[in-house]
Amino acid sequence: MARKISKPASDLANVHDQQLHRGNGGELHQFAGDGYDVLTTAQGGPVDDDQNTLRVGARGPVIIEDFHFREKIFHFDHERIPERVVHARGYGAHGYFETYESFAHYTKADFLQRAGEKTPAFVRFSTVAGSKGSFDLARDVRGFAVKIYTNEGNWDLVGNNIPVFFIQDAIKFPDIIHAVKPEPDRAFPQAQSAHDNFWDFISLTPESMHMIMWVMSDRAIPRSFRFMEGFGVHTFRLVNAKEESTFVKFHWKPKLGLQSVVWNEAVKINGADPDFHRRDLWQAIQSGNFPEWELGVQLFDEDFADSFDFDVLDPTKIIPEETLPVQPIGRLVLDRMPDNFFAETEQVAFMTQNVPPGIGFSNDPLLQGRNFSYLDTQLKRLGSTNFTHLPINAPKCPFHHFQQDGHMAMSNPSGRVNYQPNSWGEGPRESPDSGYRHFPSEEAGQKVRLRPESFADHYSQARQFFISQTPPEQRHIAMALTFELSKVETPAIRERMVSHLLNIDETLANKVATALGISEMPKAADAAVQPRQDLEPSPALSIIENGPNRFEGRKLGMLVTDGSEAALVQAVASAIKDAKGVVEYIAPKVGGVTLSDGKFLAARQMIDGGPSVLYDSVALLPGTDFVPDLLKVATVRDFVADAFAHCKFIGYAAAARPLFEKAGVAELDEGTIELSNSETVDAFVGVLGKLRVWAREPATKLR
Ligand code: HDE
Repeated sequence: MARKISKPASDLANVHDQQLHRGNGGELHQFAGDGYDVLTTAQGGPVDDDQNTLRVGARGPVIIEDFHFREKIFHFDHERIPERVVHARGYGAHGYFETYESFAHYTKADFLQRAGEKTPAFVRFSTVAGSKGSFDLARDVRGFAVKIYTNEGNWDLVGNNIPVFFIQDAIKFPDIIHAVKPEPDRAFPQAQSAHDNFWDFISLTPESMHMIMWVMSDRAIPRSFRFMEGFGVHTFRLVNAKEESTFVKFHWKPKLGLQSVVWNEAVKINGADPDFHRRDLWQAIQSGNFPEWELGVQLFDEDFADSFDFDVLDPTKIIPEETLPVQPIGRLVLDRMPDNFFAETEQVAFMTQNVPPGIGFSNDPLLQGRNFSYLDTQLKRLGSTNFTHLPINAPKCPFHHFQQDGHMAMSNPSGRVNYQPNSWGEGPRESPDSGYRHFPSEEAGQKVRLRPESFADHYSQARQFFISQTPPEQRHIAMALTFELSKVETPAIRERMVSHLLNIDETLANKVATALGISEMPKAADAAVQPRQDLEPSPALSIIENGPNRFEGRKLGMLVTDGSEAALVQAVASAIKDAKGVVEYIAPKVGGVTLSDGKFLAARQMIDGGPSVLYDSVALLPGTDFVPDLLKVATVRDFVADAFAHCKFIGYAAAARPLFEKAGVAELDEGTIELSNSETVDAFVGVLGKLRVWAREPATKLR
């Protein structure tokens, strides 16, 4: 199927003109004879006129005989498929997984046997709660779903950017999701957890408390998909050729380090660029800066599992990296965007039960429930059991089975044999040697609906997460809880949440209670396990502790006008380029500016379209004569005020000083750096790897 032209908008008037005067030709209305493919119906019939329906006379009724019109509208009417019930908004990319060394000691998975072997992969990142058209910077968990097309079938590691989950049993999944989605009577709020239903459910579900610490932390507002970790969450199993089993937890670590935005920034980014994360991934891959993650494993045996403080089957718990180090075993590189979003990113079907020989499951009740759900949901969404025939879902290794027919069957075997055993000497046969064998773990017991007691400690790791955060991160958790609970209209729910916080950290509980104006502190929630364990902090849990220390892959927004000093503009631009960052120019007019040396500089954004929230750092380099004009503009004021309030490093030319005053920035600090020559430019770009001046933050907040 060839598709070549999309008509430039400026042609539309002429096309309209031609609709009225069809047959007169005209330069801009181009036909197949001009070198374009012939437009056809879906049946392949050539189309003569795609501008006018078939009618009785120019002003008469449209007639049903117009099969081209009917087919076109019929198809359009059916373009939408149901969005995913969770993780509806997502964005994907192709790439590959590269194995570092043979991992044969632990697994027989063939793609992990040979150093340097590359296996094709597809990844889809997502938010959980919002609809397909919601904004990217919701405060939410991010999906991190990876499909690796191994030579023994697809392996789907359907993970999140947070290593724990809200619930311990899959039977509660519909409840938590109903609670977070828009409330059913009013159909709002969209893509937010800040409402009564969510916090009502959470405050009645103590097992959620560890996850709540994570989703109220900066993890839930990542700066980019490229700068976040991924986790398989559950304990899985590896099985080697000797049928020996090792437990494993999977981690994805971004090569460019971790980074998040601040909440006030997130709110504004959602207005300025609702596609912020999509655009970021698109731009990075299209410009050849391929994002990369290492796949790490935490490996352990039954003895470790028995001696560990928590149950390794409980998906609300982590194993701290300090207790069990993460060993890298390969890397994932994303280097190609899909050709078609719908065909690939929308139709990709991830399923936790897709595992090659050598990778298996534990008895985590959440994982077991997921193994049912992911197959089931594809039928609803993709409409046919043949969703595996879609190229994005089909294995890339040879496959042979006797499943047949059904809606839209596209790969249909020929011949007589469609069953086995058969005596025709044809068709595939099972293979006891190379086929998938479920690990024969010993299982015994009564059929019961029972949560194990080993799942009962809901607060110790929640506290461990909190005390592992740096002071700014702890502040953000308190602010996030305050914000979310301030949107809860029922005071009893707010208080019930504070009663849980008291079991996590008293200072945190007090801060949130004070900020919410709760005058009488509730008593701590009843805890099933007392006392709480006093766990050591785990520095691996902090984003700031694990920041990039470099500006690579980040973006500087440079405010320029006519007359900006050319040497300075160029010095900053080349220093950022050397740091492997990107510069985007923001100017009064998107057409660009003329610098002090008379040279033209194209701009990417006009001031109203390029607020500072879109950048990791900003440089204010206006031409002196232009400053009085800039001082009049509200968005310039916001540009500077926000960059300062969001603790960004700000480089500025002397001429820009009045902009700070206008933005209400009374005192400049070590994060605002005057740029005058190459030394000051180097000093500025040299500190950008720190990303934020957190020391500034307390002064910019209500206490
Ligand atoms: Fe999912 N989840 N989930 N989930 N999940 C889906 O499958 C489900 C859970 C995750 O980009 C659905 O194809 C249940 C944990 C991601 O296409 C559905 C439970 C984790 C994606 C489903 C969970 C995830 C999904 C909806 C509780 C992290 C997006 C559409 C037992 C480890 C995949 C679909 C993509 C999607 C069910 C909990 C990650 C309904 C029942 C825990 C990344 O099958």
